[in-house]
Amino acid sequence: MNITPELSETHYFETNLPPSTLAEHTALANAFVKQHHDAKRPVVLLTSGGTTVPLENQTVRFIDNFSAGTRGATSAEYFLSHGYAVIFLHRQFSLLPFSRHYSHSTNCFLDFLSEWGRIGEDEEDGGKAEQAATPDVVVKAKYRQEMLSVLRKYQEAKKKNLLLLLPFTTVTSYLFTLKALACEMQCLGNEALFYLAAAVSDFFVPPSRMAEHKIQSGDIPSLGGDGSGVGGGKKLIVDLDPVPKFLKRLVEQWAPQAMIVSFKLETDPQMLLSKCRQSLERYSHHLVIGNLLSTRKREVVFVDREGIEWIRTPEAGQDSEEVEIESLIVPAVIRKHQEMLERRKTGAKK
Ligand code: 9Z3
Repeated sequence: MNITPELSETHYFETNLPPSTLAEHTALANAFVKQHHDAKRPVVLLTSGGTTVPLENQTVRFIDNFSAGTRGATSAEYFLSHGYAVIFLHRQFSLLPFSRHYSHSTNCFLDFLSEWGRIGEDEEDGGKAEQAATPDVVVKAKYRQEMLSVLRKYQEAKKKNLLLLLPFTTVTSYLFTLKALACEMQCLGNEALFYLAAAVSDFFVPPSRMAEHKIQSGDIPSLGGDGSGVGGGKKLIVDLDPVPKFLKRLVEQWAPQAMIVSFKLETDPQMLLSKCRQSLERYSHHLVIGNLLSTRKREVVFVDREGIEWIRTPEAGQDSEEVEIESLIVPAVIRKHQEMLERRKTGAKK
């Protein structure tokens, strides 16, 4: 069958199975959106982490996209601090807002704790040894202030139900969920913001070519000639199809009124700007934020119809704290979202 780009998205959703969690996640999003719509609070759908491409239905092997989820988890905290409610569509087990400060770090979370009354590791607690009637555990003094501040923000978000955590693993489950959530968010109109920081695979194995069970090296057909690899065994050649250009559908059909911000990840500095401009032209959405793998924590470039703007963190001095680049990115995105809302209200074009 010859599939045109227009048909390819429809074909993708017809031939791939939705994730088993879809109905549950859609219902959670529906209630969340309703609550914040009633409260007239803007809602951001923030995607984070890498998508997997399974090679087998009963998956043992998969291809992954690079992303720890730092951009997404950190940005979520800044959106919350600016009054947005956040739907956090994230790769399962990637970094989460708030807990990111203590998980996946070089420290084991137990390194943040000490035994109440133990002398040596944490002198300040050691001095209170006599007061502890029963063995107990406390946060080490040097971490306490920061942890208290993170804890308060986390509890506030929880109390007001401002953060909805929805996990995905595969690129297919990501796309099905993104589509369903976008449709749930349509009632928000311009108040909805999409901030697409997840690293989404451009390629996948279609169901028609997917092995059911773990691929056995003995079952790989011999290619003849150069069919064996360096190690002497047979080569596994993976044949991937392009993932349909979902951004086009998102902009035109799933979320036509929302503000849509996508990220572009490149490794070659020469290509970054042209790729960002190409994406903006191709999908006609609002903003592309470009970043290079090697410098993504220090600089990004905003590309929109008004031009380009680099955002960089200040050089961290000896005594100064390192600035998280998301603390600069998120307010700049919010400014653009608020300007868009203003323009729509006054009926101005641009
Ligand atoms: C990004 O560029 C993100 O900023 C990073 C964040 C993945 C670099 P970390 O999680 O890294 O902080 O370690 N995301 C890439 C988004 C992407 O894949 N975009 C696709 C595209 O440009 C689809 S919108 O084609």
